[in-house]
Amino acid sequence: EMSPQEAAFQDRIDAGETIEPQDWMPEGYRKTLIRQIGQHAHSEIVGQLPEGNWITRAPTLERKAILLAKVQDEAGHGLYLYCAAETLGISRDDMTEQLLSGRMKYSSIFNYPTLSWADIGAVGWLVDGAAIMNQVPLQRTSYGPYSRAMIRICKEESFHQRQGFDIMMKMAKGTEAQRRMAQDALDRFWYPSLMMFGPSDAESVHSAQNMAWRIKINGNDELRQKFVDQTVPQAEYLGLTVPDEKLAWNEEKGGYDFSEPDWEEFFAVLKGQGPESAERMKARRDAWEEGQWVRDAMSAHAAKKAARREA
Ligand code: FAQ
Repeated sequence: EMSPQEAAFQDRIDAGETIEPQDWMPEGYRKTLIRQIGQHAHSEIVGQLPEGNWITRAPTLERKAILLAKVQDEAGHGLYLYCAAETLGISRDDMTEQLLSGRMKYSSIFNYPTLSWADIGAVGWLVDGAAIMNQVPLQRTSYGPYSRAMIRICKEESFHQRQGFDIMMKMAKGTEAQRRMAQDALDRFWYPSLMMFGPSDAESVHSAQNMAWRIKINGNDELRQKFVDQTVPQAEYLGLTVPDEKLAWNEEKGGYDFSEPDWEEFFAVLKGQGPESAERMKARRDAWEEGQWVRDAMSAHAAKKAARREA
């Protein structure tokens, strides 16, 4: 049963209104937004690591400058998103502590390694491609600070996706060795990219309530299907093969039939058993611990300034 206050809130959502930080909201709405925005923020920050791995080895100065800009953009996305989550009454320190203690997650995709330069192409093309597919609808999400952050983030993600596809074109149309690297990158990133949309709708515990609250606009399977339909012709254009023998155009549904990713692998990755999970968490923990003196110094400085102002 909804209380009158909850019913009034739902009416605002149904009327397409935006909820702002000072507005009343159900505790469940606040909690799930903190979870989703916080996890999204952590993903942007952890997501710098697989690509950061290749900044020093980019093949040309131009590619290096582009990659550097992209990775910096991801840091910026993390910061807007932490700020958006903070408007819900949680601090960035708390979110970080929760990430480090395993109570908060980040996207499964960033638990996979980037083994060659072609992987940087595949990450931009497929991972940013999947991110955009999920985030364009989130520009219309019901929580104002999140939806506004998404508008800027989506503009930057489009550039990221283009740069990834550009790397793939160069590799796929390059020497035979380069073409093989591009195919290998697609082979390894295809199913992990499909996992980014979350479990099937039947397994998705949050979808129904989140869609009622317009925190989420589309179901996981719907976006996964759209991603496959968009990406397969791009793979064909590149002359690469999607690693799925069951992939076939289905005229009746107007989309591709395709194989599901290995969901056991997905849930293992979520439990921290991905190939790079330990490495990623170690990088975050080291950064947090090594930055402690900076946070201490800034707090001490702020306290000193406040005391001087009072005197
Ligand atoms: N990874 O009930 P649902 C980027 C969890 S893009 C890890 O369906 P929901 C850009 C889920 O949290 C990546 N966990 O959940 C970039 C829940 O667990 P919980 C970030 C996942 O929330 C590119 C459980 O499974 N984008 O960073 C995943 O309704 C390149 C049950 O799932 C976003 O976060 C997963 N893939 O739907 C950066 C977008 N999928 O919390 C650098 C915003 C599900 O109960 C380089 N988020 N889980 O313990 C969303 O749209 C949603 O949260 C979904 C999941 C669609 C991810």
